[in-house]
Formats: sequence, structure tokens, C-alpha cells
Amino acid sequence: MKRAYLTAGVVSALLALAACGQKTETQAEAPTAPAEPAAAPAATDSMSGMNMASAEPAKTAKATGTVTAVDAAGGAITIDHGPIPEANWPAMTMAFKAAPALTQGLKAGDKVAFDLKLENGGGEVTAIQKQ
Ligand SMILES: [Cu+2]
Repeated sequence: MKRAYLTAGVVSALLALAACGQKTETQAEAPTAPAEPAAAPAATDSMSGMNMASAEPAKTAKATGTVTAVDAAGGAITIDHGPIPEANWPAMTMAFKAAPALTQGLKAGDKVAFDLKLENGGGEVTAIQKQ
């Protein structure tokens, strides 16, 4: 009887240890699981524009430039643009988001005038025409 009692005590102690071990693992995983879905949209966001992160509200601007690349499938156009004071940008070559319908018919070398929606340090072309 005494031995059986001891054995039961050892077994329950081992079970308690095992339960503790499982609990620790679960707790260690818990914080990382919810963090991943939250981090994913942020990473996508910063990749959609240039790495000039800012929390400024959306503004619009008009600019002119020369198309250097069109990525209709990727929804982007790269333009060697003149200064854009609204965005505090000097003249530079950069990629903008652009709906495929807007960039249809445009190709590298085209001189363009375009409207921009500025946000998060990047810009989206909302209208564009050849000059
Ligand atoms: Cu720029």
C-alpha cells in the first residue's frame, strides 16, 4: 500500500512536470502567433512605397517627367520626375503605384504629365498623359 501510494505520487509529480512543460511551451508560442498577422500588413505597406516612411496624410500633386519603366502587371510605373514640392522631393527617378489601365500604351522614354496621390512616403499615379 505504501509503495503504491509513493508510485502514484511520483507519477502525478511527473504528470505535473509534464503539464508545466507543455504550459511553458504554449505560453512561449502564444505571443508570437498573434504578432505575425499584425506584422505582415505593415511589411507590405512599407514595400508598396519608397522607404521614406512618414505619417503625413494623403496629399495630391501634379508633376511631369519621363517614363523609364512600365510594370503594368505589377501596377507600377517608374518615372524620372521633376521636383515635387508637395512631397518635398527633388527631381529623381522613382517607382509609383499605377493602375494597369493608366499605364496602358505608355513606354520608357515617353514624356508625361501626371497626377499623384501622396501617402506614406510614396505616391500613386491617379492620372497620366503623354505630353
Ligand atoms: Cu521621387
